[in-house]
Amino acid sequence: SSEGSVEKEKTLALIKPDGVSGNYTDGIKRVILESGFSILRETIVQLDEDKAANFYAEHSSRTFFSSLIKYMTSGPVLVMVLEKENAIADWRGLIGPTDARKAKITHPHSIRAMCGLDSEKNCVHGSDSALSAQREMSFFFKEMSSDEVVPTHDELSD
Ligand code: RTP
Ligand code: MG
Repeated sequence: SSEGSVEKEKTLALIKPDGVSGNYTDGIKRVILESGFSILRETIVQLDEDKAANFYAEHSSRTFFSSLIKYMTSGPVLVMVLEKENAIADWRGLIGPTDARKAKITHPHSIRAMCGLDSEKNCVHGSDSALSAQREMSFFFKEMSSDEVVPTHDELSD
């Protein structure tokens, strides 16, 4: 940031099982690159119940939780780390609202409008905050430890 370049931000993007099995992966990656993101990391994972429940732990008390875990473990997902200026908000904007049926009406060019089905099967995930992004990136990519984005005490006291 002190060298005149634009401060970049990272976020976690995930193509859910319906997106992968529906062959939307290439089209979504094209949209990602055309929208100015770099794809820094990429891996295909088959989530088990424990891992899916941990990933969506914030929703564990919701009525849709067991259905969400069944959905997220129904096939492989493609996990990516995206980077660009304002990546977290811009990726959330690009995917559109949670309910893909609503997305088709209000955000017809969004990714969920293109490949999602309803309020559950919405084909993609995006981190909703800097804290979530850091947690989710280190969840899938162990080498992306939190000290990469959280300033150390020494840096803060300068
Ligand atoms: P995500 O975390 O996957 O990016 O989605 P989001 O922020 O737009 O929505 P969130 O409230 O975090 O919900 C997580 C995922 O749970 C499923 N869901 N099902 N049946 C339902 O009413 C319902 N509501 C949410 C969706 O797959 C949603 O993306
Ligand atoms: Mg969410």
